[in-house]
Amino acid sequence: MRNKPIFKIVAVLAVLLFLFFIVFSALQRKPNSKQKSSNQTAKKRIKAPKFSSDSAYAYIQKQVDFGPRNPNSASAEACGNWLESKLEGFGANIITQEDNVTAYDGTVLRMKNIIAEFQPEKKKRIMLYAHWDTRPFADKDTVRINEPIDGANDGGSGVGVLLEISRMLSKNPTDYGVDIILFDSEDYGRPTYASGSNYKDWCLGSQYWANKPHKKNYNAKYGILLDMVGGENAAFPREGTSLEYASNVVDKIWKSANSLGYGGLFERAKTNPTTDDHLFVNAAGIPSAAIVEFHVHQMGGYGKFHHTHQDNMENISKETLQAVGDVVMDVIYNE
Ligand code: AHN
Ligand code: ZN
Repeated sequence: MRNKPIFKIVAVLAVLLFLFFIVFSALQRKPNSKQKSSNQTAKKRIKAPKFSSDSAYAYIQKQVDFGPRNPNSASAEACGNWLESKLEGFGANIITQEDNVTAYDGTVLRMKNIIAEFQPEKKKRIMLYAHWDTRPFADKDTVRINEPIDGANDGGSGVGVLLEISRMLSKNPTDYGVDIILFDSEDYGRPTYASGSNYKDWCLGSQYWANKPHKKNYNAKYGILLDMVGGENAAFPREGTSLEYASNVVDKIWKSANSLGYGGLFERAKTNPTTDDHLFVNAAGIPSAAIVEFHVHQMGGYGKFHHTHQDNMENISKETLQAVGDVVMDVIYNE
């Protein structure tokens, strides 16, 4: 009987001690988990390997030295073979799609899409693409309008940047597998002076790929199109088709550009939706954003060089190439 109150006190103390222990350990855990989650939100971005604009420039020069790469030309065939062997030399697995496609005017074009897979064993993938063909005429020029253009920027620049990225991928693996796709026959669209233009006149190589990807059930988390990414005094506003299909991809790229100090070049302004290879890749289900030179306050929008003979090496800027290269590298190495 006299032991009972003491027993009660001991029991209460034991319960209190137990509760105190639980609260104490919970308090101890809390700061830890808080620390972890704040680390996750402010995850430190890794520094991508150094992109060389000198190297990208040399790859553009090399393409231009073949001569205009308009479909069915001997220089296109030679350049296509060089691109293939170059990418193979970087250790990529190469797949080509070669077929005939018919242009707006009935011309049959011998088309070759070149696909370079880096780390093909990885399931999670990113797709980077550009067109490698050049326009068969200079319909926006005042002279030699029926002659093919150099296409240093329109054709050469996207490929030049992607070759330099490929050189980096050969030495520094990314977490995601990367597919570099060089589309053919993008730029055989109806001349501006002719009537009856149709968006399907353009991008014959990417339309072919969209109907028949290089692999069954191919998928990628997202894609980035590089078109006219080497011009002097370029501007890269947020492109309308990209915003329609893949605003999160646009955000990712433009955020990276801002943090790298390229917010002046990668403008916040928006363009109307435009037709380019990414339209067909988006329609095929891979959310894609285009980095493409466009001047929102200029007639026509594309640079003054566009589809003229001024689209030559003189208009190529290493500064622009460096900015685009740095941004795309930052994006893919942080995925
Ligand atoms: C149109 O002119 C409709 N699309 C242009 C896409 C393009 C041509 N990109 C490079 N060259
Ligand atoms: Zn073009």
